[in-house]
Amino acid sequence: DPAQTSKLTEQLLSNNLKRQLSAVTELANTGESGISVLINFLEDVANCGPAAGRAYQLLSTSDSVAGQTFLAKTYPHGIVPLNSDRGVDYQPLQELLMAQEFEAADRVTLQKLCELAGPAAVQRKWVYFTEVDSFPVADLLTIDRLWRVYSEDRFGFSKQRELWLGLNQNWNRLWEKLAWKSGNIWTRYPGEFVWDLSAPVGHLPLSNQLRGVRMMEFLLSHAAWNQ
Ligand code: UYC
Repeated sequence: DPAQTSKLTEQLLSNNLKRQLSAVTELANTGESGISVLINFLEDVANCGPAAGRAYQLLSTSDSVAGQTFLAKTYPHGIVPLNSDRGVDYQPLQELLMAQEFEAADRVTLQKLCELAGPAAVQRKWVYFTEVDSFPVADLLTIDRLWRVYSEDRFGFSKQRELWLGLNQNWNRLWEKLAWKSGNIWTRYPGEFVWDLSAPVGHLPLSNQLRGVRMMEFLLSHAAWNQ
C-alpha cells in the first residue's frame, strides 16, 4: 500500500545503513511499486554505497522486467565505477562480488594486487611489502569500494584499517577480531574461513601472514585511506 511504500522510501533515504538495508529488502518484495522506488534510488549516483549495492543485487536477481531493463540500460557492468591508474581491469572482481562469490573474489583481489605490483609479483603470486606504497590511490579505492558496496559494508581493507586503529594497531587482537586466529591457532586456508556475510566485520579480504605482517601493515597504512 502507498503509505507503507512511502514509509520504506523515507527509510531508504535515511542515513542509517541498517535501516536502509532492511528497507531495500522489503521494497524488493513489495512488487512493482517497491521496484520503482529502488530504481529511482539507483538513478542517483550519489547513492552508490552499500544500500545501492544491495538494491542492485536484489534487482538483478528479481523477476521484474522493469528492474532488469533499468539495470541493463543504466548499469550493465555494476554500480561501482572501476577507476584505475594502471589500466587494471576490475570487472571480474565486480562480477564476483555482486554475485556474493566471496572466495573467488578474494583470490582475484590478491591477483589484482599482484598486477598492481608488477610482473615479478604476478609471477611469484604474492606481494612484497616494499611494493605496496607505489599502489595508486585510485586503484585501492576502487578495490575497497567494490568490497564494501557488495558486502553491506562489512568487508574491505578500509574496514580492516578502522578495526586495526581501534585496537591501537595490535595485530593479535585484530586477528581475533577478524576470526583469523583463535587462541594460538591460525584459521586454516581456505576451509576454515567464512565465505559469506555471516563472517565477522573485516574478515575479508584475506592477507596471508605466512611471510609476515608487513605487507598488510603497509596496505592498511597506505595514503589511499587518508582521503
Ligand atoms: N592464511 O592462516 N597459507 C594462503 C591466510 C598464515 C599458509 C592463501 C590468513 C599462517 C600456507 C591465503 C590466515 C600460516 C599456504 C591465506 C592464514 C599460513 C597459505 C592463498 C590467518 C601457517 C599455502 C594465497 C592469518 C601457520 C601457500 C596465498 C603457500 C595460503 C590466508 C600458511 C589467502 C588470512 C601464519 C602454507 N593463506 N598462513 O597467499 O604460499 O598463497 O605455501 O597466515
